[in-house]
Amino acid sequence: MKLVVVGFGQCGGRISDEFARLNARARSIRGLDIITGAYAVNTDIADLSGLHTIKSNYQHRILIGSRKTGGHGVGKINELGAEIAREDADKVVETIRSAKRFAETDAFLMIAGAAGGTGSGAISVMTQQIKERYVDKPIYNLIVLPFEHEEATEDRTVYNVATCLKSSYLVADAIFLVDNQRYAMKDSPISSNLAKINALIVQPFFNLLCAGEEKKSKYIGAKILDAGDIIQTLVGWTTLGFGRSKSSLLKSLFEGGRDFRMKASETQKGVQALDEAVSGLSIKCNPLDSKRALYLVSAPAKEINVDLIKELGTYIKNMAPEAIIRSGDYPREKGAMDVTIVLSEMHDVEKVRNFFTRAINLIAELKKRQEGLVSTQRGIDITIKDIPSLL
Ligand SMILES: Nc1nc2c(ncn2[C@@H]2O[C@H](COP(=O)(O)OP(=O)(O)OP(=O)(O)O)[C@@H](O)[C@H]2O)c(=O)[nH]1
Ligand SMILES: [Mg+2]
Repeated sequence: MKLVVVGFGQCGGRISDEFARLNARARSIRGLDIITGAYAVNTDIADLSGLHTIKSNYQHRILIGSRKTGGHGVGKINELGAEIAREDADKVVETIRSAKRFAETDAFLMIAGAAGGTGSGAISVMTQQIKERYVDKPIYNLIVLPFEHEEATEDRTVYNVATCLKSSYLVADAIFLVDNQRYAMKDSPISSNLAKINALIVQPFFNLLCAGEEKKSKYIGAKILDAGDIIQTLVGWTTLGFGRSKSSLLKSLFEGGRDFRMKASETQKGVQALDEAVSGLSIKCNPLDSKRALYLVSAPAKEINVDLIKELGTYIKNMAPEAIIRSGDYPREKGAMDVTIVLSEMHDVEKVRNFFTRAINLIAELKKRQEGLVSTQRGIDITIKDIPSLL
């Protein structure tokens, strides 16, 4: 599957940059292309300059709203981010369309941090604009939720997240939810290292996108997972995860023979990788709430067997009994067994619901405060008329 990836704001731009690196990796180690174009769109010149892999010309690092912001961002005001995106939408759409390999694209992936201003405001507006022009290509959003400490210090954070999520949900075909806090907890030394978090966010996409693009017959699985399967799986609120177990251990244990113990051990490794993928999903959720799921096993060809695929299928069926499950195998990896999992069409995600509830309370609170302000103003206005003026 081939994507056009567009990142908005600092967070979106950096993750888009990570996708550009992912494509470079797919090219160099597999001879495949999985990204037909990687772009960063921002109101902030400095953020655009800080990227590494996205081409540094103005057709790939797109500055918007410079008249309004002077190239310095929108300072967390996501309404302003949305307004600027509406005004400069044509510039972005035209730039993407004129890309050389645009015609090969299967879908769009738009990325932003929900708590900021530029990305949070622009992502839904741009999704809507692109959707109107390309009715036949799905448009996905990948939205990054803030660390807990960001929610505690700023009311604006909750408001931005809620408005961004709602607006994206109205227009995107599916939304990958990525909770920064989950990555901070996964491995504490990386908690402050956004670059490492970004690499982890993008990791599950590698095999997922490569599997259907594979051209060499020895790397084509018994059951190919292609763009069609992925598109059929992605609807509404979505999460994804990746797990790996090293298989070098297997080889050394059973050197020379492929006896029954090795086969059992392969199944066990697969389950272990799937366990890791599920516990590391990009947002905390209840798999029971998902209506669609997908898993992909990637390992050396001789380690993929029918029992393994069946065992993993049963595991996911028990976990998400209401889901339509799609699957595939990809005989590519060396020395490892990888499992990628996607859960989609989730009808409830606690964290998202909480953001909506808190934003509603916050708006009510602000309204009260404003009314209070209005009535005191009225109060002064009433008494002021009795004071003599010097003018
Ligand atoms: N995972 C990840 N999160 C990031 C990154 N950069 C920023 N964030 C998160 O994104 C949110 C802030 O959004 P930004 O992208 O910085 O804001 P922006 O869209 O540039 O908007 P303005 O700066 O207000 O114009 C916060 O919740 C950050 O924790 C990043 O590189 N990776
Ligand atoms: Mg910024």
